[in-house]
Amino acid sequence: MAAVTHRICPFCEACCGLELGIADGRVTTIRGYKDDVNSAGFICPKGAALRDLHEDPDRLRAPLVKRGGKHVEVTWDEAFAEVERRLPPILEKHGRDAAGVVIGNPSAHRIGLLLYTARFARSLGTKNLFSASTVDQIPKQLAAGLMFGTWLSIAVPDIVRTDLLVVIGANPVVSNGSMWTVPDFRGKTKAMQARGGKLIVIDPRRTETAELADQHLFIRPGGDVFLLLGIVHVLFADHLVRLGRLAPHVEGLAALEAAVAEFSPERVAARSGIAAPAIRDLARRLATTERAALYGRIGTCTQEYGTLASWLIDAINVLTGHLDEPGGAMFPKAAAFATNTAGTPGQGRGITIGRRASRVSRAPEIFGELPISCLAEEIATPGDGQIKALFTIAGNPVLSTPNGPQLSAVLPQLELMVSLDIYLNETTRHADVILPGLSPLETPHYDFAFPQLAWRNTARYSPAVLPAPADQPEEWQILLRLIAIATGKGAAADLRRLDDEMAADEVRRIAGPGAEAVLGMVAGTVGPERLVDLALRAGPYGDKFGLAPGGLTLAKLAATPSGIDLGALEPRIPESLRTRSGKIELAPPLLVDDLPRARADLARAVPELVIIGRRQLRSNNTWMHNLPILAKGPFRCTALVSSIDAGRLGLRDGGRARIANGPRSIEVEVEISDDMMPGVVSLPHGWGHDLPGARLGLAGQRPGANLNALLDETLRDPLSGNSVLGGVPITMQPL
Ligand SMILES: Nc1nc2c(c(=O)[nH]1)N[C@H]1C(S)=C(S)[C@@H](COP(=O)(O)OP(=O)(O)OC[C@H]3O[C@@H](n4cnc5c(=O)[nH]c(N)nc54)[C@H](O)[C@@H]3O)O[C@H]1N2
Ligand SMILES: Nc1nc2c(c(=O)[nH]1)N[C@H]1C(S)=C(S)[C@@H](COP(=O)(O)OP(=O)(O)OC[C@H]3O[C@@H](n4cnc5c(=O)[nH]c(N)nc54)[C@H](O)[C@@H]3O)O[C@H]1N2
Ligand code: SF4
Ligand SMILES: [Mo]
Repeated sequence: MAAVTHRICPFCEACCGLELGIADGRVTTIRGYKDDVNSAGFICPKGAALRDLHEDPDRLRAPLVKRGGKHVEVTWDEAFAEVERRLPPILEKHGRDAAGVVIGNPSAHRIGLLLYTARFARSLGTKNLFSASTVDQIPKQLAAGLMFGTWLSIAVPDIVRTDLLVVIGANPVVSNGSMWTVPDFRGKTKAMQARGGKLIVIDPRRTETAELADQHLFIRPGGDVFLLLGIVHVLFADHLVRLGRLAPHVEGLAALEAAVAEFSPERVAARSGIAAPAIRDLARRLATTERAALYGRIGTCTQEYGTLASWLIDAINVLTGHLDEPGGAMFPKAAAFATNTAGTPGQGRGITIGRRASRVSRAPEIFGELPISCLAEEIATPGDGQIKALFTIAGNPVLSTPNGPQLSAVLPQLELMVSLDIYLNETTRHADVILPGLSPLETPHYDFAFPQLAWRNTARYSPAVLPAPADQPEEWQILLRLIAIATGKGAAADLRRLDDEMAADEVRRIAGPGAEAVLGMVAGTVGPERLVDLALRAGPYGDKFGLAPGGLTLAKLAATPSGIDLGALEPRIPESLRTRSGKIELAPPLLVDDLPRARADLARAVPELVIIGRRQLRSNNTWMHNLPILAKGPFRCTALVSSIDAGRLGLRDGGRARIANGPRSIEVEVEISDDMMPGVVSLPHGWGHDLPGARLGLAGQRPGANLNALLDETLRDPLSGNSVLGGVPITMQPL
């Protein structure tokens, strides 16, 4: 008989609750869990691929060590011994900065990695930390941090109550939302439309989300900052600004008005690709609709003006009276780990950036990291602080970062490379040691970040669904062992004791004299679960270790597989603010001072042809092309080209073409589509599985082309260090 059990899906930010049938230790069925308080039964094709991942013969179940150029299976003790033999001498000889750490996207979806990777990085004591954040959302985090005071004070559309949702540079029908946990975006949009609400999409491609929309506007890639400046200009010029309840909490209104004075719709229209009357109309609709929200994502982040665009999106929500209002853009209140529920309500220390700079390009530090596009040069350039030992943790930067081939070429120069990864793929093929974590079905889960970004306040916990193989450690245990090695305690250290000590240190820092009593109350748990219990109990809905009886604890969550509903989003300003001023900073000097760069750019000639990226329902960044349920069907790594461009360039539907960007070029399959804005080509990222040495049987059969082999690693948003991944000029010719 099949048993029924539940797990939060670990693949994307929607964090859907899944219902799994289990028989004889195998998953027999996967469907959406209809009682789940976050997702109410929604599931996408990737969720159903959890079984394929679990059963994928290419998924590593034992550590690999490279011997004589070949990866061979070894025991866990042998693998850690290899690291212990090779890492300490490197750190001793070259200093702590000789170690580098790359943290990839799945880290955000694995509680063990989330809670222990930062501890591991601290134990190394290196400033060479890199993550996918700098090819992703860091501009949005920087803008929000400057305006609201923490790195995760992100306002999300209150979609269940809004009457107008404007989506710019995001495709949530496919991505299922990002920096916005919103399972079943389509269903929620249809419900909004049924009550008379409207969806407007602004995107260089008529996307799946645009198909659903009441209005779609093509925008020139990279033109967002100009459109948004035009909108802010109109709001001031036409006296449409209404701060409402937020008025006493806003700083910098006059500075913002002065800063946008010169950006009239007429001046910005050509550069944004949107005509002045349409810009005015958008501004007016946002200002005059009672409940409206403007939401931007990848398209607005991965460009030269990512931080400015992210800032202006939130500024528009403030100026139109929609920030922190029901039906507008609101701040979730998560049950655990949120910095905007910690400390003194309404005031804080704000955020700090640029505390140091990268060694070679002098790119400023951001959120404790350096831009991942600097990784290759930090490995290849000799001198003090050169990276000699690299740890990649659930990341595949050879495919996921611009100029990946260059990175791939310099990885062999490392004296040691260790990968925490479950595949031998394009990046980990360079590793000396690969340490594979368990399948998600074998690990418990609590989402650290996404409840802080969710459409509704909920708390959920998933225990492991299947037993782990007897000798395979969990990822937090792997990281603990690496911490023991990095701190000189040695691979043979007592991990239980190390974990106890680390937890105790942290509790003492927060709870002071009450620490021992608090630790006693969580004595039954270890590892990530102890840290989750601590965070839940100390959090805004927690039992405060007995002071608030009936409040949340891990035990309470564990007893409720559907999760606990904590209610609709509620206004949180000023309580959620953590800026130094205790106000919303509408015109942070760092951002205002960057506007001249945009002004100078108004005159720049529009390139004939540019390339942008695309996400697809049956694909997830670089690593899910090996799963049968997702890989079947038509070949998806096609370059979408408008018929106007195809005609001009002599391209044929289904034919092959060469795309070039200076010296870099790739070969692609062409798909002619009038969903594309003329002058813009769209190619998905995450492909290019034809590199030797990887063990991805299925993905290798239809490798696709690597968009990042075309992109330039030196192009960054100077404020956030985020890579420019779209709007890049290219040439294209038939083959
Ligand atoms: N051109 C272009 N490039 C982009 C983007 C784009 O839009 N355009 N998007 C960017 C964005 S938003 C992101 S987030 C990045 C993502 O890029 P990365 O951060 O590199 O993440 P993935 O490509 O998802 O690679 C995930 C890696 O984690 C491994 N993995 C999977 N599950 C586990 C696990 O449970 N444990 C461990 N230890 N490893 C695991 C996989 O085998 C793989 O090696 O790509 C970025 N790159
Ligand atoms: N199925 C699936 N889901 C995913 C992922 C996946 O790979 N597959 N990846 C996950 C990850 S890591 C992330 S970060 C999220 C991202 O979530 P989204 O941001 O929703 O992702 P995209 O689908 O890349 O949407 C970006 C949109 O921006 C448009 N665009 C490109 N350049 C510009 C521009 O200059 N201006 C404007 N206005 N638009 C532009 C593109 O055409 C595209 O439609 O998705 C997550 N969910
Ligand atoms: S939308 Fe799909 S991949 Fe994302 S959490 Fe839900 S089921 Fe998983
Ligand atoms: Mo991402």
